[in-house]
Amino acid sequence: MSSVRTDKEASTTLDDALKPTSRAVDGDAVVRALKPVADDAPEAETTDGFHLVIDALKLNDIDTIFGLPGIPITDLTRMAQAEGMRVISFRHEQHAGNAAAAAGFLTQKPGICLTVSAPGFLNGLTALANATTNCFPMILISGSSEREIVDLQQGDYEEMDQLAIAKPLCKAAFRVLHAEDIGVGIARAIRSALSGRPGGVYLDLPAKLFAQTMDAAKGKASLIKVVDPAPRQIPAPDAVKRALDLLKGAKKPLILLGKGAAYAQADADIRALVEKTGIPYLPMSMAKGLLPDTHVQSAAAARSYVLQEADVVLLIGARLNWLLSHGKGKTWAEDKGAKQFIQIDIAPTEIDSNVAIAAPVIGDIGSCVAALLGGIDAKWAKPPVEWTGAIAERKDKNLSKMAVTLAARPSPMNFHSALSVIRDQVKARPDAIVVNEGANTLDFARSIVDMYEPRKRLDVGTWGIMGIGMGFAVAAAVVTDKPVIAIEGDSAFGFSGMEVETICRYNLPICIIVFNNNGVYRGTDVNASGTADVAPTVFVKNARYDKLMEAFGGVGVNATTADELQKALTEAVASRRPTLINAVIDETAGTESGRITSLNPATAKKK
Ligand code: FYN
Ligand code: ADP
Repeated sequence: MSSVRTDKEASTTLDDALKPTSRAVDGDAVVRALKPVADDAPEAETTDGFHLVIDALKLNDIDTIFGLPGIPITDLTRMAQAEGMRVISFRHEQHAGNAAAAAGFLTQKPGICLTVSAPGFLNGLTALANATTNCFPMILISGSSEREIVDLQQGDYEEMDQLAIAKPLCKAAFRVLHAEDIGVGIARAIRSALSGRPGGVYLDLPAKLFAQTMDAAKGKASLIKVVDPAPRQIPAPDAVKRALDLLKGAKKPLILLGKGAAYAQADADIRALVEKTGIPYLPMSMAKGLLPDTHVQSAAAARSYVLQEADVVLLIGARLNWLLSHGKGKTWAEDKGAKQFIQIDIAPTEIDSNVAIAAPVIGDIGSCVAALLGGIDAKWAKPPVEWTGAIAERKDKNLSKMAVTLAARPSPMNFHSALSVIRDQVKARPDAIVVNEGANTLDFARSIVDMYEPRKRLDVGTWGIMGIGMGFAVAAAVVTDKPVIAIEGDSAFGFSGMEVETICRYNLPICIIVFNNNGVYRGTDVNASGTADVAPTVFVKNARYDKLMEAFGGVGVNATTADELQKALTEAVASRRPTLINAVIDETAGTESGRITSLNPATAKKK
C-alpha cells in the first residue's frame, strides 16, 4: 500500500473538509478536491494525516507501535501495519505503554504507545508517568475528541482535555492540529523524549487530523528526520579533574552503577573504568549484568557493608533516591562521617538533590566515563587491599550462606529453591531477558538470579510498581527476539495477566513463572473480624495460573517441585513457546513488604 493516495480515493474526507468546524490543512487541496475532476485530468497525489504520522515515524526509524485500537485510531493501526510497521495490539493500554517504555530503555529509541481518547489515554498515562520517572524514552500518542467541543465542555464522545492532564506527568506534551505540522510534532516528540534526561512525551492527535489531506509532495517535504536526537554532552575538563582527584585520594572507594548506566550503552568503557581502577562496584537492580554479577569486583553480596564503609562513592547514572536511602542515615553510617560523592549524570539539577555532591560530572555517561578513563593510566593506584579484602571476606560469607540455602529442596518449594532453578537457567542462557516484579519474588530474585549481560534485567524500577510484567516481557521479546523469563509474584502477575492472550497471539518466546503462595506477601493472613470474607491479602487458594495460558493455546505447567520447575523452564526456553509455569510456593513463605518493610507504616512503627 502506498502512503499517498489520489483525490478520488480521498473523496470520503470531503465531508469533513466542508464541516464548519473542520480546518483544511491545505487550502489548495480543498479547493482542488471541491472541483469536479475531469475524467482525463491527471490525478493529483494527496496524502492524509494517517499516512503522515506513519511516514514521520518511519522516517525516524521507528518501526514498532504498541497500542490498542479503537476510535479514532483504529485505521491508523491498520494502515501502519499495511505500511510495514510492527503493530502489537494489547488488551489494556497500560501494558502497551509499559511495553513502549521498556522498548525505549532497550533500544534508545522512543517506544510508541498508541491509544484511543479519554479512558484509553488515561490507561496509557500511568505508563507514561512511570517511564518519565524511570528516565525511559517513550511517546504516548493518543487520539482525542473535537477540540471545539472539548474546549467548550459541550460533552463530546470521550471528552477530555488530554493535553492539560498529560503535561505535569511527562517531559513534554504537544498537540498537532494541522496535517502539515505532523512532521514537526513528531520531531519535537522524539527530540524531547531522547535528549538530555530521557523520558515520556505526550502527543495529542485530534480525530479530525487523521482525515485531513494535503498534497503528497508537500506532505513529504513537511516531515523531519531528527538529526542527532540525543547529542553527546561532553563534561567540563575541570569537573573531570575534580572527580579524578577525589577518587585518587579515596581509601575506600565504591562505584555505584544505576540504570542510567545501563541505558547509556557505554558498556565497554564502564567495564574498563571499573577494571582499570580496581574499585569495587555495586549495581542497582537494572544495572545488574553491566559487568557479570560473578565479577570479582562486584560488592553486591556485601551491600550493607560497602554503603556504610565507603568514603568516596562514584554514582554513574543512579539517583540518591529512596532506593539508596537518599544518601544518608543508617544505611550510609552517617554518624561515622559523611561520604563524598562524585555523580555522573546528564541532568544538572539532579546534583545536590539529597546530599551535597562534592564532584558533579555533568554530561552523557559515555562521554563522562571516557573522560575519566582518560585520566587513569598505568600508575593509577588500585584501592588498598584492606578495603577490597574486607569486602571479599563479607561477600564470601554471604555467598556461602546463600549457596547452602539455594541447595535445599524443601517441599513445598520456597522462594530460594524455585529461584535457584531460574538462576541456573539464566546462567545457561545469559542472553535471556529477565522481567521481575512482586515483593518477596522481586527481592529474592534480585539477589539470587545473577545477570551476565547488560540490559537483560527489567523490573519495577524507581517507583517499585506492580503491573509492568507482561508489558515489559512483550517489549523485550519483540525488540530483541531473545527468550524472556518473567519472574512474577502471584499478586504482581494479576495486574497484567490478561496479556497472556497477547503473548500467545504473537507467539512470543516468553516463559512466565508465577510464584504462587496464595496471596500478597503470603497466603496465610486471617480476617480478624470473623466475617466470611478472606483477609485482604489472601487469594483463591491453590489457583492454577497455568490454565490461563492453556486457554489461549500456550503451554501451562503446574510445578510443585524444583525438578518439575527446572524441566518446564528448560523446555520453555528451548522451544520458545509461550509458557506459564504455576510454581507452587509454601504459602507461609514471604515477609510483609519483602525487603522494604521499613516503608510499611504499621510494621515500621512496631520496630
Ligand atoms: C545480594 N546479597 C547477596 C547476593 N546479592 N547475598 C548472597 N549472594 C548474593 N548473590 C545480599 C546483600 O548483601 C544484602 O545483604 C541482601 O542480600 C539484599 O541485597 P539487595 O537486594 O541488593 O539489597 P537491599 O537491601 O534489598 O536493597 C535495597 C533496595 C532494594 C531498596 C535497593 O530493596 C530494592 O531495590 N527494593 C525495591 C523494592 C520494590 O520496589 N518493591 C516493590 C514493591 S513491594 P546485606 O549486605 O547483609 O544487607 C510492595 O510491597
Ligand atoms: P537506578 O534506579 O538504577 O539507581 P535511576 O533511574 O535512579 O537509576 O538513575 C538514572 C539516572 O541516569 C538519572 O538521573 C538520569 O538522568 C541518568 N541518565 C540517564 N541516561 C543518561 C545518559 N545517557 N547519560 C547520563 N546520565 C543519564
